[in-house]
Amino acid sequence: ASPILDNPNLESKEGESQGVAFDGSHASRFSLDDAPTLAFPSISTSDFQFNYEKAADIIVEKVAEFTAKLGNARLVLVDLTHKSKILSLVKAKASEKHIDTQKFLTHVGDITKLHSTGGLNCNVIANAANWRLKPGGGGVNAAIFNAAGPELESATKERAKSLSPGNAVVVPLPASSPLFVTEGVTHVIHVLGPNMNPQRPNCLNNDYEKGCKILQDAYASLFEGFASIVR
Ligand code: AR6
Repeated sequence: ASPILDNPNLESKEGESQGVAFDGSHASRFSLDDAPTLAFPSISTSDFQFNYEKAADIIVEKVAEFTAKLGNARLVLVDLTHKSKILSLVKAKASEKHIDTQKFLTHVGDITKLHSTGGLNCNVIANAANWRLKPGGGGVNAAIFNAAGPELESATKERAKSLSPGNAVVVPLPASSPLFVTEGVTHVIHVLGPNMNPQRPNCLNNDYEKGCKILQDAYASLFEGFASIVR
Protein backbone atom coordinates (compact mmCIF):
# COMPACT_ATOMS: atom_id res chain seq x y z
CA ALA A 1 0.00 0.00 0.00
CA SER A 2 1.14 3.52 -0.71
CA PRO A 3 2.08 5.76 2.20
CA ILE A 4 -0.07 8.52 0.78
CA LEU A 5 -3.16 6.53 1.83
CA ASP A 6 -2.86 8.00 5.27
CA ASN A 7 -5.49 10.65 4.40
CA PRO A 8 -8.68 9.69 6.26
CA ASN A 9 -10.72 11.30 3.47
CA LEU A 10 -9.21 9.06 0.85
CA GLU A 11 -10.45 5.52 0.24
CA SER A 12 -8.27 4.18 -2.51
CA LYS A 13 -5.93 5.69 -5.01
CA GLU A 14 -4.33 2.65 -6.57
CA GLY A 15 -3.08 2.68 -10.14
CA GLU A 16 -2.03 6.29 -10.20
CA SER A 17 -0.82 7.32 -13.62
CA GLN A 18 2.68 8.31 -14.54
CA GLY A 19 3.65 11.95 -14.39
CA VAL A 20 6.38 13.99 -15.96
CA ALA A 21 8.55 16.13 -13.75
CA PHE A 22 10.31 19.10 -15.23
CA ASP A 23 13.50 20.33 -13.63
CA GLY A 24 14.02 23.09 -16.15
CA SER A 25 15.87 21.47 -19.01
CA HIS A 26 15.43 17.78 -18.37
CA ALA A 27 12.23 15.83 -18.02
CA SER A 28 12.11 12.65 -16.00
CA ARG A 29 9.24 10.19 -15.62
CA PHE A 30 8.07 9.07 -12.24
CA SER A 31 5.09 7.41 -10.68
CA LEU A 32 3.19 8.99 -7.80
CA ASP A 33 2.83 5.53 -6.20
CA ASP A 34 6.58 5.29 -5.97
CA ALA A 35 7.19 8.88 -5.01
CA PRO A 36 4.98 10.84 -2.63
CA THR A 37 5.68 14.45 -3.53
CA LEU A 38 5.51 17.75 -1.68
CA ALA A 39 5.27 20.90 -3.78
CA PHE A 40 6.09 24.08 -1.85
CA PRO A 41 6.38 27.79 -2.59
CA SER A 42 9.26 29.88 -1.32
CA ILE A 43 8.02 30.89 2.14
CA SER A 44 8.20 34.61 3.06
CA THR A 45 10.09 35.93 0.00
CA SER A 46 7.26 37.83 -1.66
CA ASP A 47 4.64 39.60 0.44
CA PHE A 48 6.73 39.04 3.60
CA GLN A 49 9.83 40.59 1.88
CA PHE A 50 12.44 38.15 3.18
CA ASN A 51 15.90 38.39 1.56
CA TYR A 52 16.25 35.99 -1.42
CA GLU A 53 19.89 34.99 -0.86
CA LYS A 54 19.30 34.13 2.78
CA ALA A 55 16.07 32.30 1.97
CA ALA A 56 17.76 30.29 -0.81
CA ASP A 57 20.54 29.19 1.57
CA ILE A 58 17.97 28.05 4.10
CA ILE A 59 15.86 26.19 1.52
CA VAL A 60 18.89 24.27 0.24
CA GLU A 61 20.15 23.52 3.75
CA LYS A 62 16.78 22.16 4.90
CA VAL A 63 16.16 20.27 1.65
CA ALA A 64 19.57 18.59 2.00
CA GLU A 65 18.76 17.60 5.55
CA PHE A 66 15.33 16.19 4.75
CA THR A 67 15.91 14.50 1.38
CA ALA A 68 18.28 12.23 3.29
CA LYS A 69 15.46 11.26 5.67
CA LEU A 70 12.52 11.08 3.26
CA GLY A 71 13.12 7.73 1.56
CA ASN A 72 11.71 7.83 -1.98
CA ALA A 73 9.61 10.95 -1.34
CA ARG A 74 10.31 14.09 -3.35
CA LEU A 75 10.37 17.82 -2.72
CA VAL A 76 9.53 20.34 -5.44
CA LEU A 77 10.05 24.10 -5.08
CA VAL A 78 7.50 25.91 -7.24
CA ASP A 79 7.22 29.48 -8.47
CA LEU A 80 5.09 31.19 -11.09
CA THR A 81 7.61 32.36 -13.67
CA HIS A 82 10.86 31.42 -15.37
CA LYS A 83 12.17 34.79 -14.18
CA SER A 84 11.80 33.76 -10.53
CA LYS A 85 14.88 34.91 -8.68
CA ILE A 86 14.41 32.46 -5.84
CA LEU A 87 14.15 29.50 -8.23
CA SER A 88 17.40 30.38 -10.00
CA LEU A 89 19.24 30.96 -6.72
CA VAL A 90 18.02 27.70 -5.23
CA LYS A 91 18.81 25.77 -8.41
CA ALA A 92 22.38 27.08 -8.43
CA LYS A 93 22.95 26.44 -4.73
CA ALA A 94 21.37 22.97 -4.87
CA SER A 95 23.64 21.99 -7.72
CA GLU A 96 26.72 23.34 -5.89
CA LYS A 97 25.76 21.21 -2.91
CA HIS A 98 25.11 18.16 -5.11
CA ILE A 99 21.56 17.71 -3.89
CA ASP A 100 20.03 14.54 -5.36
CA THR A 101 18.09 15.67 -8.47
CA GLN A 102 15.81 12.64 -8.17
CA LYS A 103 14.60 13.87 -4.79
CA PHE A 104 14.54 17.62 -5.26
CA LEU A 105 13.48 19.65 -8.25
CA THR A 106 12.36 23.12 -9.11
CA HIS A 107 9.26 23.72 -11.19
CA VAL A 108 7.72 26.73 -12.91
CA GLY A 109 3.94 26.78 -12.66
CA ASP A 110 0.88 27.50 -10.55
CA ILE A 111 0.96 25.33 -7.43
CA THR A 112 -2.81 24.84 -7.70
CA LYS A 113 -2.54 23.38 -11.24
CA LEU A 114 0.51 21.14 -11.11
CA HIS A 115 -1.22 18.03 -12.39
CA SER A 116 -3.64 19.60 -14.88
CA THR A 117 -1.24 22.01 -16.55
CA GLY A 118 2.21 20.84 -15.42
CA GLY A 119 1.79 17.06 -15.65
CA LEU A 120 3.34 16.89 -12.21
CA ASN A 121 1.73 14.68 -9.56
CA CYS A 122 2.08 16.20 -6.11
CA ASN A 123 -0.08 14.68 -3.41
CA VAL A 124 0.86 17.34 -0.87
CA ILE A 125 1.19 21.09 -1.36
CA ALA A 126 2.41 23.73 1.06
CA ASN A 127 0.87 27.15 1.57
CA ALA A 128 2.63 30.35 2.68
CA ALA A 129 -0.15 31.16 5.12
CA ASN A 130 -1.09 34.11 7.34
CA TRP A 131 -1.28 33.72 11.12
CA ARG A 132 -5.09 33.56 11.12
CA LEU A 133 -5.10 30.72 8.58
CA LYS A 134 -7.67 32.68 6.60
CA PRO A 135 -8.39 32.72 2.85
CA GLY A 136 -7.56 35.79 0.77
CA GLY A 137 -4.75 38.25 1.25
CA GLY A 138 -3.18 37.59 -2.14
CA GLY A 139 -0.17 35.49 -3.12
CA VAL A 140 -0.14 31.75 -2.93
CA ASN A 141 -2.52 31.76 0.07
CA ALA A 142 -5.36 33.29 -1.95
CA ALA A 143 -4.64 30.96 -4.89
CA ILE A 144 -4.73 27.79 -2.76
CA PHE A 145 -7.86 28.74 -0.78
CA ASN A 146 -9.63 29.71 -4.02
CA ALA A 147 -8.68 26.51 -5.80
CA ALA A 148 -9.52 24.26 -2.85
CA GLY A 149 -12.99 25.70 -2.21
CA PRO A 150 -14.68 26.16 1.19
CA GLU A 151 -13.65 22.59 2.09
CA LEU A 152 -10.13 23.79 2.87
CA GLU A 153 -11.31 26.53 5.20
CA SER A 154 -13.45 24.17 7.26
CA ALA A 155 -10.84 21.39 7.29
CA THR A 156 -8.24 23.95 8.41
CA LYS A 157 -10.47 25.18 11.27
CA GLU A 158 -10.71 21.63 12.59
CA ARG A 159 -6.93 21.42 12.85
CA ALA A 160 -5.92 24.88 14.11
CA LYS A 161 -7.25 28.36 14.75
CA SER A 162 -3.99 30.23 14.23
CA LEU A 163 -0.30 29.69 13.62
CA SER A 164 2.80 31.31 15.08
CA PRO A 165 5.81 32.12 12.89
CA GLY A 166 8.07 29.13 12.23
CA ASN A 167 5.25 26.59 12.49
CA ALA A 168 3.24 24.41 10.13
CA VAL A 169 -0.07 22.56 10.31
CA VAL A 170 -1.02 19.55 8.18
CA VAL A 171 -4.60 19.61 6.86
CA PRO A 172 -6.08 16.54 5.14
CA LEU A 173 -8.15 17.78 2.20
CA PRO A 174 -11.72 16.46 1.94
CA ALA A 175 -12.18 14.30 -1.17
CA SER A 176 -14.90 16.73 -2.35
CA SER A 177 -12.43 19.61 -2.67
CA PRO A 178 -11.80 20.61 -6.32
CA LEU A 179 -8.06 20.58 -5.61
CA PHE A 180 -8.36 16.92 -4.58
CA VAL A 181 -10.58 16.01 -7.54
CA THR A 182 -8.67 17.70 -10.36
CA GLU A 183 -5.12 17.82 -9.01
CA GLY A 184 -4.91 14.79 -6.71
CA VAL A 185 -3.89 16.88 -3.71
CA THR A 186 -4.66 14.96 -0.51
CA HIS A 187 -3.12 17.34 2.04
CA VAL A 188 -2.34 21.03 2.35
CA ILE A 189 0.36 22.04 4.82
CA HIS A 190 0.01 25.65 5.99
CA VAL A 191 3.31 27.26 6.94
CA LEU A 192 3.84 30.63 8.58
CA GLY A 193 7.19 32.18 7.79
CA PRO A 194 9.00 35.21 9.23
CA ASN A 195 7.66 38.61 8.15
CA MET A 196 9.87 41.56 7.15
CA ASN A 197 7.01 43.66 5.77
CA PRO A 198 6.15 46.52 8.17
CA GLN A 199 2.58 46.47 6.85
CA ARG A 200 1.95 42.91 8.06
CA PRO A 201 1.65 41.55 11.64
CA ASN A 202 4.75 40.44 13.59
CA CYS A 203 7.23 42.42 11.51
CA LEU A 204 10.82 41.57 12.49
CA ASN A 205 12.19 44.98 11.44
CA ASN A 206 15.06 43.49 9.48
CA ASP A 207 16.24 41.31 12.36
CA TYR A 208 17.70 38.54 10.21
CA GLU A 209 19.14 36.68 13.15
CA LYS A 210 15.61 35.99 14.34
CA GLY A 211 14.26 35.83 10.80
CA CYS A 212 16.65 33.12 9.63
CA LYS A 213 15.97 31.02 12.70
CA ILE A 214 12.21 31.30 12.10
CA LEU A 215 12.55 30.44 8.42
CA GLN A 216 14.67 27.39 9.29
CA ASP A 217 12.03 26.30 11.80
CA ALA A 218 9.29 26.88 9.22
CA TYR A 219 10.90 24.57 6.65
CA ALA A 220 11.74 22.00 9.33
CA SER A 221 8.07 21.95 10.45
CA LEU A 222 6.91 21.76 6.84
CA PHE A 223 9.16 18.83 5.95
CA GLU A 224 8.42 17.05 9.22
CA GLY A 225 4.71 17.48 8.51
CA PHE A 226 5.21 15.95 5.07
CA ALA A 227 7.27 13.09 6.56
CA SER A 228 4.44 12.38 9.00
CA ILE A 229 2.04 11.91 6.07
CA VAL A 230 4.42 9.71 4.13
CA ARG A 231 5.35 7.52 7.10
N1 AR6 B 1 1.76 29.13 -7.46
C1 AR6 B 1 3.08 29.02 -7.13
N2 AR6 B 1 3.76 29.98 -6.49
C2 AR6 B 1 3.11 31.11 -6.17
C3 AR6 B 1 1.73 31.30 -6.48
C4 AR6 B 1 1.06 30.24 -7.15
N3 AR6 B 1 -0.24 30.32 -7.46
N4 AR6 B 1 1.37 32.53 -6.03
C5 AR6 B 1 2.46 33.08 -5.47
N5 AR6 B 1 3.52 32.24 -5.57
P1 AR6 B 1 3.58 34.98 -1.00
P2 AR6 B 1 4.83 35.20 1.66
C6 AR6 B 1 4.90 32.40 -5.04
O1 AR6 B 1 3.54 36.44 -1.12
O2 AR6 B 1 5.93 36.06 1.14
C7 AR6 B 1 -0.20 36.10 1.77
O3 AR6 B 1 -1.12 37.02 1.34
C8 AR6 B 1 5.47 33.80 -5.00
O4 AR6 B 1 6.01 34.17 -6.26
O5 AR6 B 1 2.36 34.23 -1.36
O6 AR6 B 1 5.20 34.07 2.59
C9 AR6 B 1 -0.51 35.42 3.10
O7 AR6 B 1 -1.86 35.57 3.47
C10 AR6 B 1 6.55 33.62 -3.95
O8 AR6 B 1 7.72 33.03 -4.52
O9 AR6 B 1 3.95 34.50 0.52
C11 AR6 B 1 0.45 36.05 4.07
O10 AR6 B 1 -0.14 37.15 4.74
C12 AR6 B 1 5.95 32.61 -2.96
O11 AR6 B 1 4.85 32.02 -3.68
C13 AR6 B 1 1.59 36.54 3.21
O12 AR6 B 1 1.08 36.72 1.90
C14 AR6 B 1 5.43 33.19 -1.64
O13 AR6 B 1 4.82 34.44 -1.86
C15 AR6 B 1 2.73 35.56 3.14
O14 AR6 B 1 3.79 36.13 2.40
